[in-house]
Amino acid sequence: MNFEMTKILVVDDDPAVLRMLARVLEGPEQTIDTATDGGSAIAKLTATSYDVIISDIAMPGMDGIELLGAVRTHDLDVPIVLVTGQPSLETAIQALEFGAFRYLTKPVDLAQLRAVVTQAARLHALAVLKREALTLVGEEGKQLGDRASLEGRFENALNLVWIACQPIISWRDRTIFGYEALMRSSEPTLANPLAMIDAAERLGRVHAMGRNTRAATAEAATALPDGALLFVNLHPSDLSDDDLLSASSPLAPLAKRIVLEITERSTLDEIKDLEARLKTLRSMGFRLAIDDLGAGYAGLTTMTRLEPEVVKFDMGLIRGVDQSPKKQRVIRSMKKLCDELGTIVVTEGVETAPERDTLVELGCDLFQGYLFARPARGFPAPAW
Ligand code: G
Ligand code: MN
Repeated sequence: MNFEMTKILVVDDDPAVLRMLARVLEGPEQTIDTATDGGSAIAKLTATSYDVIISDIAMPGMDGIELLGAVRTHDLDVPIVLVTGQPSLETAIQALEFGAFRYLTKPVDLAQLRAVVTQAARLHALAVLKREALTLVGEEGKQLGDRASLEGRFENALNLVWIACQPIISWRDRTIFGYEALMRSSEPTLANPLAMIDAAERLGRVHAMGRNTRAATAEAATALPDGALLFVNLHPSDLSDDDLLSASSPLAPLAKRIVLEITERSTLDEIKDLEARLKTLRSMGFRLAIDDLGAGYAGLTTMTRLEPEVVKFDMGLIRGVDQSPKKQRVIRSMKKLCDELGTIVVTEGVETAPERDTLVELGCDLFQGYLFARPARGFPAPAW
């Protein structure tokens, strides 16, 4: 590999351990710095930037978990490997929550440590390059690694959230079946919704973003055309937010007209009492949809756990469907199975008339995509 020197900071209150790790990790491409406590580690970190940090957990004064938290307040990227002599579930969970790269137990397997450090350094180099790439594409990447700046811009983005809507139509009936509400923000550096979601995840503000978006959606919904449903995207972790299930939440009065979309790209494993929560949502009147079906790596676990009223086929399946007998076969079979299950199918991302006509031949009728209308403020009328 042709990377520059990898700078590693090793933190441990035991000087013998530090000497040993320094000896093991030092090499032609790696330089090692050491610190015997959290405070002096922080001092080194503000003076130099490191590619990897390895820290003991149990140390007098600031422990490894606190150090991890402190590092994350000003560098969101540097990979941190935590090492502990007393593994416990609680510290392991805390470590991962604050974004530790790995959690290793003592005595450390030195070959494993070397491998972990190499992998961490590569990922860090990639993260740095990714930011550089972003600055080439636009200005928005410049300060993404700086937490204070990200926090400020995220708060601003929350205040500037607005809702774009895109129609979902019945082609056979030439009617509007519903609209998908899409979160947008006028904060220039977080105008891309994926950047906004990424920021919320990094800052632990996903619930705040969801609440804000649902409030803005309820406000927009006052102009929802009669008879149309409103499709609202959820981040999987919104399912754990009691606000969503509360009778006083902004969407609750509209629940009967709302379909909550949950993407198949995510896992629902971390959500406690998922089944009970889904039951509550349904008793409030909400319906559920699986978004991006066909894009997830996992099997159909999301489908079986959610038993959705609606599924939305991923636009990757739709793109060029008129040219692909394979896609046609898959869509035909999926549509047939959904019909048998009594699940409504929406196909997303229809961009061309040949795609639309092929989907009609395959038995599909509910379409969303640029061919009919782009997402826009208000409730844009589709072009037939
Ligand atoms: O993951 P989800 O299905 O919620 O994504 C919806 C996104 O897809 C929106 O941001 C919307 O702008 C985009 N989108 C909607 N219709 C089309 C389309 O026809 N083509 C493409 N490429 N994107 C679309
Ligand atoms: Mn969606």
